[in-house]
This record gives sequence, C-alpha cells and structure tokens, in this order.
Amino acid sequence: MRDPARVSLVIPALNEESSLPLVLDALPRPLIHEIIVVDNGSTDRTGDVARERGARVLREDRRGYGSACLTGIASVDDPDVVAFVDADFSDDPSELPLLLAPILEDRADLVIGSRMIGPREPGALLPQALFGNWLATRLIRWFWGVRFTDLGPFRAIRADRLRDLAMADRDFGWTVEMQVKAAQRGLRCAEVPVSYRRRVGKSKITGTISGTLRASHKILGTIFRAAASRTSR
Ligand SMILES: Nc1nc2c(ncn2[C@@H]2O[C@H](COP(=O)(O)OP(=O)(O)OP(=O)(O)O)[C@@H](O)[C@H]2O)c(=O)[nH]1
Ligand SMILES: [Mg+2]
Repeated sequence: MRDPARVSLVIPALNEESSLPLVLDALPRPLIHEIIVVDNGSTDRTGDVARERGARVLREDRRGYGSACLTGIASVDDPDVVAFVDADFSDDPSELPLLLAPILEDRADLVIGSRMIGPREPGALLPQALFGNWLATRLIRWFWGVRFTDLGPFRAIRADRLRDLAMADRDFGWTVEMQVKAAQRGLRCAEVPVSYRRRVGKSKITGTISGTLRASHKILGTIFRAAASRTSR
C-alpha cells in the first residue's frame, strides 16, 4: 500500500440535493484522492450540487443501492482503499479516519462503521432496522464465526480485496453481500463505532413498510443462499 494511501470514496445518491452538500462539506478532503458520486437517476439537482463541490459524478439509471455502488467501484482510479458513505447525512463523514485507520495500519481488510455500538440520535435507526441488523449479524456469526454488530453503509475496504469479492448485488443486499463474502474468504474484518443521526430528506428504505420488507427479504436471502452453498460443497 502506498504512503499516503490512495482513498477513493463512493457515494450512492438518489434525490439527495439537500443532504449531499452537507456530506461533501464535512468530508476530510486531504485524506481522499477522489470522490465519486453516483447519481442513481435523480430528478432533483443531486448531480449539480455534487459537481459544484468538486466530486466526479457518474450517472447510473438502473435503480438500486448496489447498482449505484457497482458503477462507482467500476470507475475508481487505482486506489489502495475504497470507502463508502450514504448521501443522506445520517453518518458523520468527518469520522472517515476512524474507518481508515485499521486498514492503513494493516490490522484489517474490511472496516464497518457500526451504528449499533456508536452514539445514535433517538429514532435514527428504526426498530425494524435494529432488529434486522441484530438478526443478520447473528446469522453471519453463526454460519462463519465472524462478529459484526451492523450492516452499516459507512465502510472501507482494501481495494485489492474488494476486487476479489466480485460484488454483484444490485440493491439492498449489497452491504450484507460484502460482509458475507469477506467472512467466507477469511478477510480480516473490523468494526469501529460511528455516530448516526436522523437522515436529512425523505426516507427510502427503512422508513417505509415495503422498503423494509424488500430489504429484509433480500438480506436474509443473501445470507441463507451463501450458507447453503457452503454446506452443499
Ligand atoms: N433507496 C435507494 N437509495 C438509493 C438508491 N440509489 C442510491 N441510493 C442512495 O443510497 C443511500 C441509502 O438510502 P436511504 O434512503 O438513506 O436508505 P436507508 O439508509 O436504508 O434508510 P433511510 O435512511 O431510513 O431511508 C442514500 O444515499 C440514497 O440516496 C436507490 O435506488 N434506492
Ligand atoms: Mg439512510
């Protein structure tokens, strides 16, 4: 890994014109080689506000969180580390160094920012999200023996390891897919506490019943499929 390490940050964004500027303004810019905002078919000024603040903007019209992330990682400029943060300003982007440290110190390959062990604004994680995280991480621990407490979107991973994972999920299964594959392949996984607040702008997944059901179905399906392929081998 180079010193200083080259960090590419990918931000998936769908109609986040009000929150994205807050995210971009709070980032520790000197640590970041490039900021890639993937505009997932927004109908507002998401792309414009990102460009105005110096981010590289890619357009991906196929909807889905994973679609946006896949497009982002396909165009990174030779990084050592790839980091991800949501565009809704729920996470605190100034905490990025906490996520990078275990990788830069060669103690971890994948670092998840855990909202379960960090300070949380009341109501920032809804009960269904708390339960879903608990269940999903319990299952991962049970099947592969790796302890996570969250499937949080704020995360960092060594770029070479990310390539090896061959990520494929196009929507809500993206975060758990990365953790399951990392656990299966024996990557060094770590968590750091991150703070979490209520999002700016309108909730699209956990704040709606249909979003919650679709996400839960996808997340549990991803875990059980991976576990089944393990036992059938
Ligand atoms: N829901 C959704 N989000 C997308 C999509 N593409 C990109 N995103 C971005 O992905 C991030 C996560 O979406 P959120 O709507 O915050 O979902 P969440 O954090 O699970 O739940 P809430 O914050 O409660 O809505 C945000 O930055 C979105 O703008 C997509 O197709 N669907
Ligand atoms: Mg959110």
